[in-house]
Amino acid sequence: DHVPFKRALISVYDKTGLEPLARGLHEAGVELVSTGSTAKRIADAGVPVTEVSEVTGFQECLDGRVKTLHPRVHAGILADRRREDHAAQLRDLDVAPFDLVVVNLYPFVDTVASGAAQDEVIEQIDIGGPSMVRAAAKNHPSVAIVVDPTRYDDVVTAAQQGGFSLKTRQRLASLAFAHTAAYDNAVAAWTAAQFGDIEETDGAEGAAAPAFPPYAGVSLERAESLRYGENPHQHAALYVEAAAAPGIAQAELLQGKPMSYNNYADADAALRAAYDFADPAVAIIKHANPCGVAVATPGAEDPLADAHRKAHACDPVSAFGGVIAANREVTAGMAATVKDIFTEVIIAPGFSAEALEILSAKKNLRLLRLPDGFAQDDVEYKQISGGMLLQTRDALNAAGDQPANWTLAAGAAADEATLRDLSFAWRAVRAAKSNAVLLANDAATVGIGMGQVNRLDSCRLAVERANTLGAAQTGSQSAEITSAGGAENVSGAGAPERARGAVAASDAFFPFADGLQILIDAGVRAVVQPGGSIRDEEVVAAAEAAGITMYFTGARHFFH
Ligand code: 93A
Repeated sequence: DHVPFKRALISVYDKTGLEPLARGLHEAGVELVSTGSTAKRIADAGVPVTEVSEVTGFQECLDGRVKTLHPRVHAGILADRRREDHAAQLRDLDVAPFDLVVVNLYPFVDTVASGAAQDEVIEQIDIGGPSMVRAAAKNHPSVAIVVDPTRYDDVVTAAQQGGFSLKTRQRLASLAFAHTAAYDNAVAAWTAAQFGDIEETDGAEGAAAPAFPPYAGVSLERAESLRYGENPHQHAALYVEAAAAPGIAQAELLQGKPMSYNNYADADAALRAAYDFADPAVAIIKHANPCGVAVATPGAEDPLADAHRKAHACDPVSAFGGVIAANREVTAGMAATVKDIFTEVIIAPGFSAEALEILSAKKNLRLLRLPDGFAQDDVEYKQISGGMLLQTRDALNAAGDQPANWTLAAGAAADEATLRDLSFAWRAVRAAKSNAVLLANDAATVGIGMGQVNRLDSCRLAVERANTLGAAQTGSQSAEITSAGGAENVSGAGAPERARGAVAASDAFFPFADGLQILIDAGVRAVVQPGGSIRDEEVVAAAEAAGITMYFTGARHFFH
């Protein structure tokens, strides 16, 4: 079922590998037909080539907008070799068929990324290229389609050996369709961002719902297969979004085993938490929830090591096997501590040479370096059965996220140190899955109640975990770390009551006073929460009765 290559159509924007391809094909006896600058490059290399305009009898025109859009090209690609009537028509029309089509498209995504003007971007929407790719992919029983320069060596080999098998042509076709689909998605996403949503009425005032501006499509391309999904019986792959700012999907694995599905998910959650802070911060994540988040104490000698020490101390038991994110280059000091704690992944914008050296002792520990220009996506997607939900990213940029805009709802205004801790707690609480209630002290979490179906349980959990999991803190730092592996070390006995004197943040309002009362009874000194419950009065009264400080932010940060 091989179809030997007799005549090839080559039209490539990216000229990488073009010369050896053309030479290899020519030497294997393949006739080459090519567009303007591709033909010129081939001819300059001394390889015989026919200009496509010679085939069509029509000059390329409109500055290249019409080069290959011609029946002599498309009939040559689309004729089915298995059909005698197709062959007869080609003979009547004097059209020679193509057996191989090699195309790569105008660099639309790169042009958008370069910040080019609208007209310039539009010029880079390839029309003729995708038409040839799709035509050749459709006609894979007769034609081989190649869109990826890394496959040219295989193409030359195949030319020498009588062409590709049907199986290979089918697979190339499916790759080609995925390629043009991703390309068109990128075009759709860009045009939607430029021109808006069709639901918007031209010039209408006070439109009903705000349009969703940033993306109308995603252009995902498969990057790699993962060994398995969330569980070993699930298949999984990593796809990258070419048009998005670089993120974890583009991070570089400096050492360790390949990233797993869960590693990626947890690394993403960890980064989200660490990058919510401008100062040096570390977040430790397990199952997408934080077991510790901390910001370095101002003036700390090694800020990142300090932030890590404080984050780890929150819950040393759960940090075992965790994923750690830092928002600064990982230092030797932090590396020296982490080396002794079983950790799955560390993700950071960089690692000092000394830190890399220290961590190289842990062969299985994955070290991921963020790509330059790392940014969190503007849009979040969530798959639901039959569709997908899109939303703009939940960033900490609402007015209510700034303590200066908070309303004092109960008690005395907080002093500067308490306000700093409240601000930390408010930024950290959105890293925990809802319902989230988080206790903090000294810019570090000390107790996190996450993922509960009512706020009362989240309060209980935050207090309980603050007052039990801190046991290891009473010992030396190395004792803390040794205890990380042993759940049997968890015990309230002798543990410091870390809830007492801590501040608390709640990701959404308290619907009743009961949850707040749990925090009050545990000795929490100040609370920050959105406010806005119909029972705010009861909640405020409880805070007033206890003499604690409570702020309303007016903003909410659910996270599911
Ligand atoms: O402007 S186009 O959409 N019109 C066409 O008819 C056409 N045919 C091929 N762009 C077209 N191409 C693209 O030109 C190919 O996809 C390829 O990227 C590029 C190669 O042109 P050249 O050989 O002149 O560099």
